Amino acid sequence: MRERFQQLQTAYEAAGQEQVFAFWKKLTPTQRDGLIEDAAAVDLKELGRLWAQYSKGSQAAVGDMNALMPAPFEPVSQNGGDPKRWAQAERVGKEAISQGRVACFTVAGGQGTRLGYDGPKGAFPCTVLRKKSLFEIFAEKIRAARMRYGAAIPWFIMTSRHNHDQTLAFFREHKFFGLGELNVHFFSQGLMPVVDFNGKILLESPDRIALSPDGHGGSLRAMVRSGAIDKMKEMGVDLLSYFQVDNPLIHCVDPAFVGWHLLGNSQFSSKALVKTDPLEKVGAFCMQNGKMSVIEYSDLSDELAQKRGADGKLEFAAGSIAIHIINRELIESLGGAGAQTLPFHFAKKKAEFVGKDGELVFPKEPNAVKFEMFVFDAIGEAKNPIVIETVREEEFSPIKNAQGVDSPQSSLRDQQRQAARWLIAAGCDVPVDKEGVPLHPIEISPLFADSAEALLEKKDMLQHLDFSKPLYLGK
Ligand code: UD2
Repeated sequence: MRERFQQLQTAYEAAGQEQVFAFWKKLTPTQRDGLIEDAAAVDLKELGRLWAQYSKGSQAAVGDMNALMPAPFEPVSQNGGDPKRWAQAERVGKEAISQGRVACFTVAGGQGTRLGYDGPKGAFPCTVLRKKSLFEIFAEKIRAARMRYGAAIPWFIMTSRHNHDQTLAFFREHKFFGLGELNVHFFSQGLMPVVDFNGKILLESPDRIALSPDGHGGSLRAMVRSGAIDKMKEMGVDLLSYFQVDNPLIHCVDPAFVGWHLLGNSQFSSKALVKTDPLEKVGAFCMQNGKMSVIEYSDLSDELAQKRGADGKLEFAAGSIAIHIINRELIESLGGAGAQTLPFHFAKKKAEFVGKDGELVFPKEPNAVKFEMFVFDAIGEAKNPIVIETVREEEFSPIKNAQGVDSPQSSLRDQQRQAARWLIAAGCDVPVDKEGVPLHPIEISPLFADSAEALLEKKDMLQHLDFSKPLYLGK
């Protein structure tokens, strides 16, 4: 250990980061092991490069704002899209899913600080009656798709050091929600050191470096490093259906989306919503010097976000809701050791750290810089990226904040509205309030029906339902 320590100490001194070992003399042998482990995991060269980039101006990864144009997207049929092409896409997608080419992929490594939930966000109970977790809802959707398409549809889940063990324990406790242990694959994402405004690595305790997840874009290199990508190859999977952990309305396996991706010969496809509010907190699909990109809401200038065309419509209307189809080969090329990787973004955040006296400091203002990669930056490197529109009320109602917009309450109302719409479309007389929310709670398990069409097929079973009390429709 002594030799390893000396090597690391020399490297850290050379990089101007010797403060990392400030408490070395006071540490127990076990604590020393921990610090060595953290220190060895940091790529000091990468950090030096990033710090130099940050020091030059934090917008480096965004590029020239003046060169931004709105990106084109394929509207849904009800907004002028061609119903024949949507139907064709659906046929093509169904075939690919049935052939076992599609796996699901959830990024669940975030820390979920805004929600204030103590546990992995996927374990958060999100349904009205059975209080099913987000993970359980996704699992049921995947099981429904499996039955429909007769394919295995493996599920890959990216965790991070902060929630990996808890996530695994949650799946074990719930017997993998009926998917079978061998069909759910977990891997942990990479970590980046947190630095202060002078570029110095912070300690979260005298024996541990402050490390934070490297962003959902870190999933590409984590898939390669963990061997997940090789597993996909062995299984014959070449398309990943990517979604975030926070959205219970997601269509985990969407044949039309897969079909558009294949018909467009695309390597990276995305779903968009037409923004209702110019300042809605979703990225904007843009074109920049002939390449497609997503500019995060916090990076897009207010002027561009508010800009309207002659017809009064927002110019940068297509909002990214972080739903993608990604080709395995693109991940292999961007997540490998090659020269092409995703850029890092810089975020000023509050981070607890150990002060010079060894005591923990809780800053009230941002005091640190975190480094994150964003998966949508792969769009610029992909062949033929395409964007299709989706219907907001059918596919997007994330749980992000403890209250208000994008909260458990707003999502529950949207889930309820969806259930009522589907039942009314199937001929049921569901009493609803003026916002379309049923007067008595209704929960439809994805195993009973995962779309309005699937529910319509069960029309006969719906005739004698009693909507004057809470109603659960399950398998
Ligand atoms: C994301 C998008 C935003 C919009 C919105 C839709 C970014 C930067 N912004 O905003 O444009 O599409 O979602 O809901 O993506 N995660 C990890 N590891 C990490 C960080 C995050 O796995 O290191 C996961 C996290 O668990 C979650 C997802 O990525 O599933 C989104 O993370 P977020 O909540 O930080 O993104 P948000 O809501 O600011």
